[in-house]
Amino acid sequence: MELITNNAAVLDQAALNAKATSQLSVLKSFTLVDAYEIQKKSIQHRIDRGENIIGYKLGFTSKAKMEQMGVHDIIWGHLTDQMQIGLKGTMRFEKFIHPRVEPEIAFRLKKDITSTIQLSEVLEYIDGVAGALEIIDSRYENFKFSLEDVVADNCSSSGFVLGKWHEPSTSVKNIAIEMTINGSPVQNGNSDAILGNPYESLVEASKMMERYNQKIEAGQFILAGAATSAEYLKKNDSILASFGVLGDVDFKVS
Ligand code: OOG
Ligand code: MG
Repeated sequence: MELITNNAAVLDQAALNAKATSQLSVLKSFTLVDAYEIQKKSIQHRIDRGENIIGYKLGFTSKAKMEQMGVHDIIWGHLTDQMQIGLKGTMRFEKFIHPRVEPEIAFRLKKDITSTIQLSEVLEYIDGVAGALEIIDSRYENFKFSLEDVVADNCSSSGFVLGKWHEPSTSVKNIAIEMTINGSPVQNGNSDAILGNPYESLVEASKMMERYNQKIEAGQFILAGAATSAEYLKKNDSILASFGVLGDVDFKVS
């Protein structure tokens, strides 16, 4: 379908050239199913350039995020190896449009997730937990979008930093999270802001995989969605988030 191919190319080019585009659904409306097809096609452009899918992300799993962006449905997107910024690494501001950062919890899988799992089963599926930071960079002007637009745009995902992996027995419930930029606190929250219990994000991810006929494979990871609102980044910023028992996650912008 032409709308899917064209919109996927527009979003891929916007990301590649770090140049915002107008909201696509305003030009011609499309359904949520179309939006996931657009996302898939735009990710295929990345795969064709040699990138590899190494994880998935959920979005809008906390009230803070739903309210900040005005979208209230859980969404999911793809994460590639090229999006990763090493722990204590540096991201180049020029490669982004209007990047923001937000604190997340990551789960690494030891077993494929292909269909719905129950909350009581999640520990059977993970072999690591970590604190993480996601860099979101909507390809739309003014960081404004509808549900369909943001899904088509791979849920704004453009980068991530993973903290050190911890044993899966390390509880990620009720972890106080503080994010600082250049030493000043900018966001405070708690991991339980994610769906009331961050482990629920694996249940939600599993439902999405079943619905969209996808799978998250052993060795890949899931970002559970931000626990707090996101903060804009500037050149030369130093970002540090502390995640209690999960330790710190930090990186710089140049
Ligand atoms: C969309 C992505 C939402 C989260 O963690 O809730 C998200 C956005 O805010 O631009 O990544
Ligand atoms: Mg996020």
